[in-house]
Amino acid sequence: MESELRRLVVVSNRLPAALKKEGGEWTVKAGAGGLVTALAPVLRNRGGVWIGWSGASDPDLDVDGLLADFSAEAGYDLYTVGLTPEEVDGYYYGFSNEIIWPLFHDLQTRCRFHPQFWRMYLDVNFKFAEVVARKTTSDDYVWIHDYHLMHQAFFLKSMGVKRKTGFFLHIPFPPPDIFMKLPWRWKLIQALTEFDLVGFQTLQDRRNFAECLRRLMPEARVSGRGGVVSVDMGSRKFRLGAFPISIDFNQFNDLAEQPDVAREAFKIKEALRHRKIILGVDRLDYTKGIPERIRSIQTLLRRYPDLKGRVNFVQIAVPSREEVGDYKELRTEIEQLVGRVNGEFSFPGWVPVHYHYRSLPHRELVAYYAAADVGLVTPLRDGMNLVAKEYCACSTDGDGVLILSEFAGAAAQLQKDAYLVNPYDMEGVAKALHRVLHWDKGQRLEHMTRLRDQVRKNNIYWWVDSFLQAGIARSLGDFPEVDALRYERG
Ligand code: GDG
Repeated sequence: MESELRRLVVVSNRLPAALKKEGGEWTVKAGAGGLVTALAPVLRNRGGVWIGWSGASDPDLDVDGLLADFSAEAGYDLYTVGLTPEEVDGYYYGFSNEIIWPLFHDLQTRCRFHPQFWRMYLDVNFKFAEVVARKTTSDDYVWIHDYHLMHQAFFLKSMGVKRKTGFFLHIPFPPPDIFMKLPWRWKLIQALTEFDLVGFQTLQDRRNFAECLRRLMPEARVSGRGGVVSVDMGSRKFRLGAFPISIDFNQFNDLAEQPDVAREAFKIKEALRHRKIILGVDRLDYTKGIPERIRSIQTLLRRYPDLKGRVNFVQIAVPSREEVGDYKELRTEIEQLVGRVNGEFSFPGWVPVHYHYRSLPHRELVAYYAAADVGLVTPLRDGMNLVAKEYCACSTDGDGVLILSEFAGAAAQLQKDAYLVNPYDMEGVAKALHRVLHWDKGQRLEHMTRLRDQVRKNNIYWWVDSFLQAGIARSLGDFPEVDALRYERG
């Protein structure tokens, strides 16, 4: 066993704490989103380092001072990478979110392939790699996350810095006919081969990557079977694996069972007059299929008028990437659709669609999950989708139904007991809803119990362990337990 391994170092675009200006004052807020939800509990238990951008691009700001309290409370060290507004535009909004995000979600018509975005992406990746090189040692395991930072291993190596590196892609990896549209396809895939381990959400993503690799770098030889396979590049080898990300099941389950959260869930049901609750929860993003989902609700109410006055659709949409034009338009489209459906069906005492455009406090979100009769999770494409798993974890009485898009990574694990749908098929989704609303309690319990068992077993700690096992033949337990006092002392 390599006894010298010291720390787990997480590198991601955003730190788990975000700096925001409110009323002229900078404040520190815990970040939202899948990655933070997944990794925060892990580093909290084990200590370690998180490197990322703080979300602020004001050069005079004392970012480290502002983050010190957060770091002490979080139980791990935070290091920031400072970005200028131009860098944020080109690397984050441009390359990451107007090229890679739409392309990897099969939506290539939304891509803006500007060469200056690519150049800024490389510059910022170099900047990140410099911080990683400075703040880590060769005894650390450097775990890089997501599509913003695909060039980390490449730049570390070009600086002559030796690190054990793993990369995890949280979004899907597209098949060759889509990936080949990227003008910088060869350089990008080559950069990914520089990591020691490249992890994907599903076997299908891993296969897509291997297929693109074969086409672009014919010298690569992929061998092996099962979750993790080897790639021989001639001069060096690296590994590819599928590691479906998950959630801290117990944390969600236990919170949903707390009396005040259960009371909150009851209040939601009461406010909605104990009608059946269909719930959607997403960042407001065009990959999540929100307009298609609202149209499915419209189809449901048109096709099955007996449901009028008997169901409520609650959509929670968390503001996201509000500066990008596509996201602004999407918001307007959703608001118009909600208005249209409510205009068509409402009557005194009943409004079918309840739409919340804001981030709810964690406990309130859990109360909504617990209150919902149906979790309606219908992204057009999604790396995994943690909402599907969170909904199951919060259905503590087992009396809930998960309707899940076949294009969410989560479908690979949950397909046996979720009701799978094609989100583009609005009549199909309406039919699925109608069907599950008529399931008897026995059916609901049978499927939800199995879904909960699956998520309980393959939880976030299992995910971290399987990645670390593949990367460095270690499990989470091999990292030293954090000395909580060290952080209290400051
Ligand atoms: C990316 C990939 C992959 C949502 N509303 C509220 C809130 N949330 C939290 C949920 C959940 C997270 O945001 C969303 O995670 P998802 O997995 O659904 O989606 P992305 O943000 O797109 O995440 C995705 C993930 O990375 C992890 O690898 O699964 O495929 O796209 O945890 O709970 N949290 C709070 N209030 C809300 O109103 N507090």
